Amino acid sequence: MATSLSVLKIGGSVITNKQREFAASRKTISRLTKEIHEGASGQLIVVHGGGSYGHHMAKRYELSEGYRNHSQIPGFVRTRQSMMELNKIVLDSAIRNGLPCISLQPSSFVRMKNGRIEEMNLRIVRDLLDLQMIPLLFGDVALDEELGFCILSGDQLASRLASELAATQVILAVDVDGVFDSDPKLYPKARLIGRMTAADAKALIQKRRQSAPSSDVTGQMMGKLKEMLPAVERGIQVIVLNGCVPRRVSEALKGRLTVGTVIKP
Ligand code: IP8
Repeated sequence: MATSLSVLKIGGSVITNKQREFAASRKTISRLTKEIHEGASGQLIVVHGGGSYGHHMAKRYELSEGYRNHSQIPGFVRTRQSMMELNKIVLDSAIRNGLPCISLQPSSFVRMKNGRIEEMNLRIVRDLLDLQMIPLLFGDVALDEELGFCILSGDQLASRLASELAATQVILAVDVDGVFDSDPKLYPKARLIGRMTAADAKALIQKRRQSAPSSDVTGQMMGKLKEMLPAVERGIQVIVLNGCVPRRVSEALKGRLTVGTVIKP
């Protein structure tokens, strides 16, 4: 019987304080790596976002616009460096807590075109999974055939990996309880949506197209939903849950979602 594959994307807003640059939430990272150790069965890929290690600098140097002039290069170099720093913090915690994680720098095996993944060489990821190791990836700055360079978000990466490797589920650990009918950070009466279909997700994205501007270079919840749609349409279950609340990730990995949103085709 084939082993089921889960892709867990941990949001940068869960593992860093986005208000301050380079502020890793080490206690949360440690709790989450313990939860993964406790909850994971089958094959697993972990992807983490940039939070205050990626988005501040990427925004300052306007990296998401692509290459415009040489003054952006220090920003490209330092964003990569700081993402690798955050990744090292996550990796150290994962290994300390018993996870057989191997860190892979996404842009070394992904080719981008106009901000989208054009091609991925997944051989090494597959081989690591076959050896029951956990590939640990992260949102990255990457070279782009058209733009020179671009931001490769952890969400795009998680969704494509799930689709290409025929995962059973993607778990998105974010800093709110799941998908709401309006932005819960702006509207306290926003209602959590427990279950939704791909069609519901599309309708919600449409409705909230004009939502508040984001400080995040790769978008907020609607951006995440949009990235996840191709995976959902391939029959992959997507769960959105609050990674800041203890036990939500471990329970979801065990197949016991308590609070969150399940998206199915
Ligand atoms: O936080 C973006 O990844 P994300 C990574 O998953 C950078 O959107 C470098 C800003």
